[in-house]
Amino acid sequence: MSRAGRRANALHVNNGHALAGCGPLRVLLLCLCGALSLAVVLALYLSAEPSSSLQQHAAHLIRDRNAHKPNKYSVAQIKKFAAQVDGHRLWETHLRPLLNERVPGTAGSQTIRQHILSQLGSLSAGWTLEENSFVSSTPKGKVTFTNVLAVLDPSASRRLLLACHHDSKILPADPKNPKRVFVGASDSAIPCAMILELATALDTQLEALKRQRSAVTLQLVFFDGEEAFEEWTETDSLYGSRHLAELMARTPHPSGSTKTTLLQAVDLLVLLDLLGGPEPLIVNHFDNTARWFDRLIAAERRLHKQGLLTSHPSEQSYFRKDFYLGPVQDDHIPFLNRGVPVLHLIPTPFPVFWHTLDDAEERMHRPTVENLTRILAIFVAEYLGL
Ligand code: 1BN
Ligand code: ZN
Repeated sequence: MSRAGRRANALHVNNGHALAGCGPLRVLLLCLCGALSLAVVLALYLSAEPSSSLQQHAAHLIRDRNAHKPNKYSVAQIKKFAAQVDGHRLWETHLRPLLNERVPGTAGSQTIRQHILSQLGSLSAGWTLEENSFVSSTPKGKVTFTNVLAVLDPSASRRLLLACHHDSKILPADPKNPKRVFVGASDSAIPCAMILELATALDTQLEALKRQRSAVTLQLVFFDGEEAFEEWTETDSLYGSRHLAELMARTPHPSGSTKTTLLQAVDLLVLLDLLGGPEPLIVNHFDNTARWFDRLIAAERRLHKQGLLTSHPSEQSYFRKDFYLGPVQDDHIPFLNRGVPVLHLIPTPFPVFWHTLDDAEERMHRPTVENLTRILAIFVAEYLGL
């Protein structure tokens, strides 16, 4: 007999001996096993009960989110919304103050957060503004991070989230020109400026939406601490989004509810990153939000047809569904992992200037930024029924 065969035989014999030889012990063992299984099943049932009941109570939110229908606008309405987006204001008022170092916990970060808050605070819509601060350990020691949040109607039952990160990566300045520092124009000063311009362009309609006490409202999120302080790892990255997703998942909504949370109230998270360079190719990352990606494609096509996009030679050039290169780490991950539907608007491949000192104003393409903001304005207006 082979050595393996002998070993199998020996095990068989030993097991047989142990059980067949001691009757009462066998009964005792069986009873113990039974009791243990019962205890495990009971523990599983008790620990699963609260979350499964939360899921049952969130069923109406999921049903309403899935049944949500966007407005489909006439040509005249498309023209009106597109005309409300002002590329000059986007660049000169919203973007320029953001083009500085914005490292978490520094004076530079505080200055740009103040800029975001004062721009949104000056609008008629009446945003509820909040700085969500927390301290986290980083490879550089403890750092204070601050997400900036703006909600149009905090009491609305559901929310469309429009998000970007406001921090900039720590990179050494140009040794030949120490004044040349990393400003992360596309990463993500321009996405922040685009969101500020969207809120400004749609101000009148957003004010009306709030007055109507619509079921779906808009929330703007400017995450802090997206960038790694050293190497990108699960713990050194996404500080602000990890904190906010966890906070929203344990915040009752509507306030005082024992049944549903703020995170369950999120219909869709639209995350903007690395936008600003010429000819971005933005692909669809998630099947469950494909119908919303289709609305971006349709908005681009319709604006193009009306001649409302500049330096835009072909009907469909930014939003593409015909290829996919795989998922990308970013601020959507903590939300995605908790079941929030996501649209991740990031170019594929990343721009050549990514994480270099060249990610600066000179390498950005103003017509593209204006075009993308127009497309997003139509998308947001359609989604919210403005
Ligand atoms: C995007 C912009 N990211 C950082 N700045 C996220 C990321 C980090 C994506 C590392 C891929 C690799
Ligand atoms: Zn980056």
